[in-house]
Amino acid sequence: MSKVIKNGTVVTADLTYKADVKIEGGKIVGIGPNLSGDETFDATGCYVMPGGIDPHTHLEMPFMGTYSADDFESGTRAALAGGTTMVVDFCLPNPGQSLLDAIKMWDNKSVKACSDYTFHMAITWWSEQVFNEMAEVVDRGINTFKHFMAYKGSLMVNDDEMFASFQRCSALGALPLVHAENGDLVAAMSQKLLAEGNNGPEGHAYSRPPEVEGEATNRAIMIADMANVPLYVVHVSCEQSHEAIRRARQKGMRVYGEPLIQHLTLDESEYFDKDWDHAARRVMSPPFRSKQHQDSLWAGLQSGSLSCVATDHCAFTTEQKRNGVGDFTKIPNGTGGLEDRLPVLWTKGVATGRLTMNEFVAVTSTNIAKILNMYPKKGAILVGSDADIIVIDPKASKTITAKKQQSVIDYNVFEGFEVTGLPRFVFTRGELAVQESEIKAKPGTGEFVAREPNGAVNRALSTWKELVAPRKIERSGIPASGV
Ligand code: DUC
Ligand code: ZN
Ligand code: ZN
Ligand code: ZN
Repeated sequence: MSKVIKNGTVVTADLTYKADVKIEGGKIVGIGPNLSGDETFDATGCYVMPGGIDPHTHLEMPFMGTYSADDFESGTRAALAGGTTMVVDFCLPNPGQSLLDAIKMWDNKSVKACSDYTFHMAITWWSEQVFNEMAEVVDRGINTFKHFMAYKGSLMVNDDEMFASFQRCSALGALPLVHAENGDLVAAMSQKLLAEGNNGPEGHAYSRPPEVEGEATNRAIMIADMANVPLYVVHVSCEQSHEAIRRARQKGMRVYGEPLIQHLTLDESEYFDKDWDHAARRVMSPPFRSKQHQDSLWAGLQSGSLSCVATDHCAFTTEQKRNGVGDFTKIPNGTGGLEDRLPVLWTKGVATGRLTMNEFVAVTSTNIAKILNMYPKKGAILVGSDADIIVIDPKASKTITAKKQQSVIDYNVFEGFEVTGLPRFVFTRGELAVQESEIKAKPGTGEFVAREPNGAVNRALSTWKELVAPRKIERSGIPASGV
């Protein structure tokens, strides 16, 4: 059975042109004028684009004494409803747990996925066992390793551990990721705020100013340089962190920055002069920032110094958030966004003229597929690519409301946003997953996407050549010690 998407305008990361797109056996088999097939889907007035890829989600993740509320079923349903046809979730071993056991846990959780998915592996502790298992993780098709520089006392890794892991990544052709916040400073600031009686959700924002993020981003970049490995910085929320990335890229380093749709469109006023629940629902790390930081992130997407837009979807119910009444450090960190990332970015980016449609495709799909080494299977409208395709109607509109969302939580941080550019059709590997707002995808149809190591992008960034092969200096006349 073949399908043809007819009369639309194909929009990729580099081209915009009129063409029909033919799908068969889960793949794109033809692109051109006047194609025919067994089933036809009308894309008149619409844009035909690669499905969104969210490079950063936390589905059913054990975290801060609870589990994130959306699992692989509700999470991928939400993704598809908003035009995201693939998610990249973090496999998170407990400190001390085998990485391979953690993969088993994530394999079990993900059997009910409605869309394709892949994993990053988090390095939450360090040992010879972890060093050895990293090779097996890469053999399992996971070539990205995440490091938490914050969450002191639980997930945080120290600089020596991070350096060792980055070097291992370099040897394996893997890409390290960092959550860049200085965990020691965050812990110290949190204790001070609590001691002064500042225990409300706004304390969360005060405890993690842009400086802690800028410091950690700079540090991670320098450590990656010493380890001869590229670096991916997740949830870049501020100018200090963006500036470090810009500077590194200007020097020729492969450093990728990922802002979130939340940081691009919501600001720190959400924490102040609002009721406790409103503020706590928006507690995430890093916190929302001021408008100047938002402008910096938009500029980064425009100029290419920031590479992609994610959600860090890590949703908690109001009840879960209330665990932190009286102590903001106990509010589970995280917000949702899987269903909203594309429409909100379209509305605030493309419809305002800040981003071109091609840039939109690049930062929501193609750049991510390239950086994570799954292009052109994913992230492309090319013959032979997976038929993960969205047909976006620029005239369709809605008001975002929790009442109609797929996520299981009881609120939405974008509540009341008027958005345009909604999917008319969403296809995952050629199957119709969404038609208008009706979701047809079934749990269990999503597949794991294995990713190869990528030696080519992991070489020779560093000027610290002698660190890799130190020169031994032969000297005569060495003075006797202690004389
Ligand atoms: N930040 C969050 O807000 N939630 C999950 C993990 C993270 O780093
Ligand atoms: Zn993080
Ligand atoms: Zn409110
Ligand atoms: Zn995250």
